[in-house]
Amino acid sequence: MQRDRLSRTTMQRATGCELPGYDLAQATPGIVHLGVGAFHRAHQAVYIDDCLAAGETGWGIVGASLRSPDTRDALAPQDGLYTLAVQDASGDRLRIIGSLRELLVAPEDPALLVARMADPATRIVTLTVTEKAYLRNAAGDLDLSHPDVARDVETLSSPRTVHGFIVAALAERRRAGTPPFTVLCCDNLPSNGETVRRLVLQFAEAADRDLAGHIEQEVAFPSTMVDRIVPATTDEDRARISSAIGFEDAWPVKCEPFMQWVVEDHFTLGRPGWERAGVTMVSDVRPFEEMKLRLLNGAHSGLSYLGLLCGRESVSEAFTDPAIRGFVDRLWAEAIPTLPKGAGLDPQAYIAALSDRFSNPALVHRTAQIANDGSQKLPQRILATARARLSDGGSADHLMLAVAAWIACCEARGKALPAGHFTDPLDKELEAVFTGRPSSADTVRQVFERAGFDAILGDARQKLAHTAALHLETIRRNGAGAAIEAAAQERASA
Ligand code: CS2
Repeated sequence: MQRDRLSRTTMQRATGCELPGYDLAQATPGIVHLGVGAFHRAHQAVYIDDCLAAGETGWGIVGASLRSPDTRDALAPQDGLYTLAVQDASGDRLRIIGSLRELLVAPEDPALLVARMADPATRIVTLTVTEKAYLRNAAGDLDLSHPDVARDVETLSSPRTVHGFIVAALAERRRAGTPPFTVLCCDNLPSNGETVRRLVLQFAEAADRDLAGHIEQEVAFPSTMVDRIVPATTDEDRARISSAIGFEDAWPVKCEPFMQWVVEDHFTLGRPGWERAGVTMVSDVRPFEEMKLRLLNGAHSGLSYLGLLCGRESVSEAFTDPAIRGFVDRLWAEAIPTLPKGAGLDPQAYIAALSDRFSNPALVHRTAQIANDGSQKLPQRILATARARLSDGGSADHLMLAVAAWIACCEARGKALPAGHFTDPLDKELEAVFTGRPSSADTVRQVFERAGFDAILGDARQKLAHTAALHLETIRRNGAGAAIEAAAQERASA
């Protein structure tokens, strides 16, 4: 059925949904966001929408994509408006979000994005560009040999990398006498503000030393913990949601009811009154972030790789499989003792809530989606936990089973799993390892080396690689179910 497009003019006639509780004209831009994907649109853009509805002004978002024009192509004809579908067992709760006021595509006009970031109205630059866009090398430093980094370091006139854009815009502000914006990284990285600060400084050191000194002195990079489960939108979602609101929405987003944002309160040019929208402002985000990365994201990755090997397509399907559920419980039991003590965390309440979130039957979150980019995710979700666990004298058997399952899934693509079922920046190198058909021990050794895992595992490297190799061997010979079972028995007899 041909419907009119959702837009500023049609919105008032939309049905079955909540409309922005403010005049869009009051949402003049104050934030530039890099990486305007589904997660941003279901998380930060919603908090800002709530702030605008509570009467704040001047905090609209300019959203930029660093690669593809798809989001802009879908949302620009809709005046930046889109539907948020909050899903639980009772169905979809629909709401039109209005906080995204302009959409840019960086490669089409890098200078325009730099100009928006350099505009005095821009007070915060936020990022969700995914782990791999930070272009870190095995030691966790900026990969200065990456062609895009090398090019941006050489000339900042039309950047390609996230570091290039930030540094080019900060340079422009400095030239113009505009104080720097605050950089707020919202990716799932450990100490994300501190990490991005280090990478940006390494970039600036290489590009312009004097500027590096300015950034070091003047620019704030608070850390944050962001949380909301946001599965990729499907064509079925587009059709169902468009039909419900009575207008064509080319790219709605869907998510779970739960949302959380913990932010370190250090903003040099002010910030929205986020507390009004339920954001927790703190002085140190680390305890929250470690709990989330290790318990939520660690379990997500583990259950996704084992789920894929056991033919489970979604998180809820995998999580309600008793064998996989048992695995997740035991993984949590390994991870919880590694969390910071005395920080007021309540890991038991946290995993109880996670169990409900992972079982949400209405939310189809594909295990293949979470499987993407494992080489970038496992270090902070699993490996850091395993290392900490070992240094406390505990066992990291289930944590390393998650790593073995990742390797087995990568190896299974084009065989038991469809080719290209998920992707990883390390794919070429992984492929080179697998074609030699090495033993399990050799496979783990080579993969760890190429993925830079050895540096993260430090002196626990040999022991943990050995554990992963035993699991990989069981998966190869007898399947993932047998490996889960063997790890469970090992735990029972310990
Ligand atoms: C997931 C996360 O795709 C993934 O790797 O683990 O995106 C997860 O859904 C979010 O971090 C939840 O906040």
